[in-house]
Amino acid sequence: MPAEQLTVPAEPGPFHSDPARTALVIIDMQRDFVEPGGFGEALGNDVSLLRAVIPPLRKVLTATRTAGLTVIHTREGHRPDLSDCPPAKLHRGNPSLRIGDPGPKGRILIRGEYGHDIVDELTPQAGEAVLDKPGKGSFYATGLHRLLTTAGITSLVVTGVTTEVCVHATIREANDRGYECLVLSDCVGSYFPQFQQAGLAMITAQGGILGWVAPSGAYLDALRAISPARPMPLPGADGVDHP
Ligand code: TIU
Repeated sequence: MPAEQLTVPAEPGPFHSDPARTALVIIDMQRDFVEPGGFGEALGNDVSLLRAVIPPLRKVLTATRTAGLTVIHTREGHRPDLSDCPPAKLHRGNPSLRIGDPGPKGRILIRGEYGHDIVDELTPQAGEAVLDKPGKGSFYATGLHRLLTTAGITSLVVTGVTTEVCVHATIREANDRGYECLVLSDCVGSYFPQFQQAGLAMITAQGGILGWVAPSGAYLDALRAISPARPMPLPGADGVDHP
């Protein structure tokens, strides 16, 4: 008989959750971060390192949909008039292209531009929320907490890019709001191998101070063992922003 609880062997110990109260969160898998000509490359990064995340994440997304769990996508970006981009973010560093500048995939990190959207391999489906966020964390200036609370979600399976920036910011925000986070180690990526390693280690240290970490294979095996979940529908999950 299929188990009703999701149990994933993880570090620092097994991760347990109710599938109907668990959401897969896919953070910022946008062309701007994982393809040449976007924000990530403008910051001086080798974006090819992040592309390794796409094949395992695609499998995770497909299996999560089949199992009936809630799926949420986020996108980092700004309004065309940059009114939601603080000067501290706009003027930071010495990028080859700044936020809002025209690039080969449209204006850098601007909502509605081709480069701002999610890669083809992970295109959101109807019924999945797509949250636009101006910051690194997925809770700051978004309706994510309200959305999750209304849907009864208490556990997050966290994936996306980059491990040490938007993934970490989101996990930290989630912890402070009482969510339990499982991070899939091969479905999060960094431009810096040493940050990938340290970023994952920081989550599980101190008895799991920020959450749990497991490879996607362990999560996929756990999904196969459960009956299809029947989550509450996301309020207004119509594939658009939920401010
Ligand atoms: N630069 C970098 O590592 N990340 C970001 O700017 N945003 C996200 O992580 N999504």
